[in-house]
Amino acid sequence: MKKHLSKSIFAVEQAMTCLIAKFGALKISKFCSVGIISIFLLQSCSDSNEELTNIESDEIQSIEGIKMPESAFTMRDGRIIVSEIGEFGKNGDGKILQIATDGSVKVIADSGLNDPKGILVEGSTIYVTDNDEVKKVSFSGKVTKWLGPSDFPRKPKFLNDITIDMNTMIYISDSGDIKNGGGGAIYRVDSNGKVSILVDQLNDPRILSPNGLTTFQRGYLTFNDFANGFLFRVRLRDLEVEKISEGFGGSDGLVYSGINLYISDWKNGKLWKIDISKVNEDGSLSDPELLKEGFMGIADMDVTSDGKYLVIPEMKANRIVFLPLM
Ligand SMILES: [Ca+2]
Ligand SMILES: [Ca+2]
Repeated sequence: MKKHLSKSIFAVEQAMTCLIAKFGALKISKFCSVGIISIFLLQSCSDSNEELTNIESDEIQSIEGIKMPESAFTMRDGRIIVSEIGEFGKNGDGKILQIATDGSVKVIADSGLNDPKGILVEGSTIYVTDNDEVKKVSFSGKVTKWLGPSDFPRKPKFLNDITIDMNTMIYISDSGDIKNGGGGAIYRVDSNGKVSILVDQLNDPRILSPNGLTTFQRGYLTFNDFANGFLFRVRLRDLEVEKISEGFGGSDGLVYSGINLYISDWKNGKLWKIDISKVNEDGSLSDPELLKEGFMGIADMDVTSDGKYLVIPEMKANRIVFLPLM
């Protein structure tokens, strides 16, 4: 995988004058004159002079050659854990990768994984959903089954995102019938590993194919739906479901940072932001703002530990994109 990486400095925005230093062809084409905030050196294992591919601006950098990355999870120490599906529907070729703060990429696990997707790191364990199972991966690469189909109250179809709340309850989305929409659910796993259905279409018929999950708001689980592009939240106390926004197409990634909720639309390649510090007169969320479009399979994002970048798995472009947020 590393052989695909470009030799490059992943530099940072600063004021109006900051440009990026590129070492792609062993030359500095542009440079930030003042105050580089942080530099990630993306090291190459090959002699390739392949340039980094930018979506639009020089400020956006990427790590290429990751085959169908679905999820990025940023750890407090700055490391980023990524799930690599490999060939979709092919078993045994999934991987868990780690991107270090210097931009280097390391394979943590490359066996025992099929189509790994949502990631949650708790302590020294990486939890990852993998079709109808949830696996535990150690940082030394040991992969074990945590939950299998028979641990769920009904057979899961397409396990997707995974997250945790303040009370160490773990939530897992099942997107159900990913092609036609429907049949999905969100499961809750208690501290004993017992799985129950949190919500499905019986709680609200508009819940079809839950995908991205976040527990940023205490007492609530917020989630989006891949089938209808709705954004919901469920009050954990009484499981009351409320639709809080819509229009996110085939929504996938959902991450909160600062005052913003970021939502990706996998099907239409769009990235949305909702400033949740603003509310409309009727108390509803402010309208989503389209941040960027043109992504190819924008999936389960996260924000770097310094809050400066959105880390975007661009599944169908086989890369991880770092989008500056400031
Ligand atoms: Ca695969
Ligand atoms: Ca997802």
